[in-house]
Amino acid sequence: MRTQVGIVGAGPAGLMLGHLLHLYGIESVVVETRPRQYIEERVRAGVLEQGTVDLMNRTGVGERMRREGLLHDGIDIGFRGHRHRIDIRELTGNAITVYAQHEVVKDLVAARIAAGEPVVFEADHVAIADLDSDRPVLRFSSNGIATELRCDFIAGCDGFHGICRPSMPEGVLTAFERSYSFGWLGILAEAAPSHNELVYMQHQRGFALFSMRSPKITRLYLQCNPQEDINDWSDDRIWAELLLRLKSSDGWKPNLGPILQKSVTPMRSFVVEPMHYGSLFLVGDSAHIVPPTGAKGMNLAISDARVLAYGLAAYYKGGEKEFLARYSEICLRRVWKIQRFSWWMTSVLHRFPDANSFDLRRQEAELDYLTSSTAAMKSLAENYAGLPLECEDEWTK
Ligand code: RFL
Ligand code: PHB
Repeated sequence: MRTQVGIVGAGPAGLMLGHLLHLYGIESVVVETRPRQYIEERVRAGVLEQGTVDLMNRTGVGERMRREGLLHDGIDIGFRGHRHRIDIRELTGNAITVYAQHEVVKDLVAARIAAGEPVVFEADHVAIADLDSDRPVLRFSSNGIATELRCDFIAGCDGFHGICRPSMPEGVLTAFERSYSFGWLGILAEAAPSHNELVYMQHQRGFALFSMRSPKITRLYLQCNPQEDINDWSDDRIWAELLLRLKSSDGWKPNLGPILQKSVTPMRSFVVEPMHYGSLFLVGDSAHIVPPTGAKGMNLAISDARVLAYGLAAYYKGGEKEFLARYSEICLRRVWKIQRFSWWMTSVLHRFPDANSFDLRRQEAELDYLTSSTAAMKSLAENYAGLPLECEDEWTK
């Protein structure tokens, strides 16, 4: 079997890449280890940058998002028990949309299937080879039948734990990493959101975040130990801690309700350079991870996919390989700016176990500055709503 682009992984990166390639008239096959239902229900990110929203709308996959997504013009940053609003729309002209990652995934899978483009779920024994040639191969089994797919290019969209990054020869990649001494305990609760925007709250006991998924579902997070056993957290204990940390001087608090799902996520910042070797391109979490505080991971995965699709289109249209050769350099400029922002949001809002009294005062001064200086608020707002893409394609305004 043959295709132009073999795509490993059906997360936001792989599915958006496949979608854009289809619009450019380029063939691809998406190969995913998990069942369709699993990827369409996996609870993850929730905040879409303006650029991601515009891309979905302009490429014909935004219909349900326009109906069901929640448009937010600002966010609250809280500390010492007071909330301060940052008006993202006023400061940047842009807004954000709260629409769950698995809904984006559902919309992209539906578009792919409607277009008759191949996607293989529940693939086994996925492997890639011949990356230093111009006929790399993607091998997998499906329903017990082994397939060897010859490709022009392979896109490694298989996330942090995938096989593509480790398939690069030793010595090609340099990894840059920072781990954090905390994680996030996240819950989904059947409770109407008690506020119409997100609340990021710094607290002596640790960070807490109020978010949402729909007019009936609240999403909440608590800073916790990364090795925390979720079984040690009864629903009562979770609510007590959330109420303590989110307590606001104006009396605001989240609505309580049955907890539908709870889990602990560790946090890390991670980048590999380069994101390209031979015929293999790494896209999204397979090349980089950000801590979730800036709500950037899915957006960054989608912007990598967009850059790669643009480069592949230039190649198939006129044989131009120059843009593809610069894929890694172009993506990494944005990746590092987003790493900086995500690290900064994380360090400003979390309680670091080794912080001394100087660090705590400095952190409060930083939050005081952030919520009182228009220049500081504008910097946060432009990063939060999304920095401009490093290349202009047909879907840029
Ligand atoms: P994914 O989504 O991990 O998709 C990779 C896919 O590859 C499959 N796979 C394989 N397929 C074939 N062969 C193999 N050998 C394979 N190995 C793996 C996997 O099953 C999977 O389907 O990576 P992608 O596409 O790069 O997308 C990245 C995003 O998922 C991630 O960055 C975000 O979820 C991060 N994130 C957030 N991002 C945002 O933009 N906004 C947010 O508000 C936000 N909040 C979050 C987050 C991530 C979180 N967790 C759970 C890590 C909140 C949390 C709690
Ligand atoms: C979420 O709703 O899951 C969410 C929102 C904001 C973040 C991270 C996650 O920074």
